[in-house]
Amino acid sequence: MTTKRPSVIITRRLPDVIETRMMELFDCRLNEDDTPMSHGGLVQAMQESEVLVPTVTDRIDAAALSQAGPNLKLIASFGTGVDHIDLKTARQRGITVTNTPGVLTEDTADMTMAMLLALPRRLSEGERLVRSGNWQGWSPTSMQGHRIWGKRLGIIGMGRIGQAVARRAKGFGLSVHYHNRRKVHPDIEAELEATYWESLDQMLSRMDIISVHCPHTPATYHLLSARRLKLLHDLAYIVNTSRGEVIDENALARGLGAGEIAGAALDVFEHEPAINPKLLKMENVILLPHMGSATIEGRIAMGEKVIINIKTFADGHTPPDRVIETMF
Ligand code: 8YV
Repeated sequence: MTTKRPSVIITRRLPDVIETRMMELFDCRLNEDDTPMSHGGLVQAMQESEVLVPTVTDRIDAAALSQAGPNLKLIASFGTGVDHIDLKTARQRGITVTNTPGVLTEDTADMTMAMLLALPRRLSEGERLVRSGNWQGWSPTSMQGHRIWGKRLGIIGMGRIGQAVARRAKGFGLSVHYHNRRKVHPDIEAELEATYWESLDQMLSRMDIISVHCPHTPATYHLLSARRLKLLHDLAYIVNTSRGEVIDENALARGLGAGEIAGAALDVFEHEPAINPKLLKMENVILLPHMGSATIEGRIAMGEKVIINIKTFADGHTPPDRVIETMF
């Protein structure tokens, strides 16, 4: 980049303080009405900027990248997941990619725990009942859920967020199990009293609650496939705050409908913002609008990271949150 005040296009509205600071530092174009950009709009933005600041709602695929202008040198994504960006093509075109890891770990873990508690205890159902006006008052047998204390939690993906969930889960009396590409450091395993399962299949068949925390990559697409979902016992629950694509959503809906899975709490979906219509009708399913990291503090911290990444890059240094394909 030739200039220390690079031209930056931000695809969505960001917190006010972040946009204000970015306007001070960079030659910025904002998206006042916050409408997600079309593919064509994205391509145009990539032709007219040196830095693009996209979010998870922007599909930066090979087709878009191949039409990027010669000045586009940095994609400073607002978010941790980078499955919306074709990293290989970006590298081939000499475009650096950064993300915002770390600052949304605790918020996402809190949301995961909230969902993990709400699902077996039927919180959403209870709330719907009260609001419907049909609640007839307390009864010994109504709204019975399942106890959380003493159950087995199987975490898929023991990175930052998986570990933060494990830390919380311990306090709720859950025993922690995990499947990961590799075992975590023995000190962390000891702290979390976590049991490692090299075989995901073996872990699945023995857990009461499964929580998904791995990124979406070609290797994790439909990791919870129809075959694997069948390994769960019929009192097992699934929580997903990672990416919808990790679960075969159709197979999940089928399993839930057939009573082969007790329930699911989903904050992410395979075809966001579209939701599988079968899931919409189910009582034993909690559906949230991808809000796992949505705190004011978290969003500002993400924006700060984006600013630091752009500033460092514009100053001629490697940005702290540079993403490379081999990380995934
Ligand atoms: C973000 C997320 O809010 O960071 C991620 O990977 O899934 C979300 O929590 C979103 O990606 C912002 O672009």
